[in-house]
Amino acid sequence: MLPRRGRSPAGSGWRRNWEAALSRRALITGITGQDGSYLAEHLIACGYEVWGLVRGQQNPRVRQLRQLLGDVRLIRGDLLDQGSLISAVEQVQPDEVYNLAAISYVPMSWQQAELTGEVTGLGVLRVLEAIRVCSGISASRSPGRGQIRFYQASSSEMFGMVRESPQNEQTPFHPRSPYGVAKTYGHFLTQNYRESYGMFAVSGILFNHESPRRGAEFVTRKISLGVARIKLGYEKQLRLGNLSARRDWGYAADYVRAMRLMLAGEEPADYVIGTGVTHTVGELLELAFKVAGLDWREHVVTDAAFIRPAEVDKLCADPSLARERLGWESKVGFEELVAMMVEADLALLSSGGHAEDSFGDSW
Ligand code: NAP
Ligand code: G4F
Repeated sequence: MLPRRGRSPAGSGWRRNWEAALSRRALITGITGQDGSYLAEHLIACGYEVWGLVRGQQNPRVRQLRQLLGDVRLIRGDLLDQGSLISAVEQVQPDEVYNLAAISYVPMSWQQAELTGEVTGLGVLRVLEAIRVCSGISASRSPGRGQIRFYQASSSEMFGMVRESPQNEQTPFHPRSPYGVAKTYGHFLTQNYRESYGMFAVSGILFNHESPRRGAEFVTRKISLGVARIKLGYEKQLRLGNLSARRDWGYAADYVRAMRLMLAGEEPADYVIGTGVTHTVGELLELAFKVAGLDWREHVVTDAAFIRPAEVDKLCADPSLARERLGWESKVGFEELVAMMVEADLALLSSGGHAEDSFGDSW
């Protein structure tokens, strides 16, 4: 069981909050991903000491992460390896663990369903077990057991074939991909550890959130990169799948603020995080091409290779609980987000950069 580190004495008002944050230590899994980078920046700005779990021997994104965030400390570990997670928690002694690591690209979850189950599903169990073991929690429920607070990156993909719209914390799940099924397992397990062991364990049910650091395989970044390549004359066409799918797209830097707020609450609870506004892929296309002064109809080709075995047609968040209890709101709207992404990719490619070796703006 971990010996606890000292805390600064309680002050008052904002000073107490700042002092409390100053003494906090966070461990982030998935720190080399889009959300990991924004969350690390946000926590550092709030005065946290931030540690990131990184996997692999020669992970190229580690170098980029170090360039962006020199203040982050890194520790090796893998969601497939229970021992490495126990060692990481033992060594870091975090106050908060944010589990963002996953295989997060939905189409890949049909191609590698078992691996997705192992990482995105069972990986949550391994992180929770590392916290439980290191906190010395061995028996049943006792509220507030253990001092490590846990955040699980749940997903609106769990709603899948939606039973109602918009979706809130009570909406039943009907996942449509092995990814959605694995996330649903992780979500219920987080709830179960909260109920079984009294752990402060919460899930953020986050709707799609994007940025210039988004992976190039996701539709927003695929479009912003495609527009930039066409504008600069490198390509003529952009091949896409279902243009009528509808999503609730927000800005990633806004969404990581909600993660911290969830762990700062008095009571552990799960929250839906999204904008409440939806657009189709077609509308996204039209706007992105317009930002670059182009007409999408002259360049976009639909390609059956990008149609999924089972689609999620429409997702729309009802984030009212997060607004009321956490005071959280998204700040960047759809038009601003799309313009930001297209402009960032135009700048990146114009300066000779590549999508693979850059996550966009400041990476
Ligand atoms: P992302 O960019 O795909 O990042 C995924 C991260 O997981 C990477 O850092 C990757 O590290 C890490 N990872 C993969 N397999 C691992 C393993 N076996 N052990 C340790 N780390 C591993 O994802 P994101 O967009 O930042 O999303 C963060 C989390 O939120 C994910 O869990 C995602 O499913 C969830 N989520 C995302 C959204 C969204 O719209 N972005 C919405 C809802 C939920 P490597 O560099 O080593 O590959
Ligand atoms: O950008 P996407 O690949 O994101 P998707 O599947 O909604 O998943 C993302 O958001 C989830 C939250 O709801 C996360 F949990 C998950 O980890 C990930 O971050 O696709 C969005 C929509 C889909 O309906 C897809 O069919 O765009 C449609 N689409 C049409 N053409 C395409 C394409 N998607 C991709 N990736 N590539 C296409 O060519």
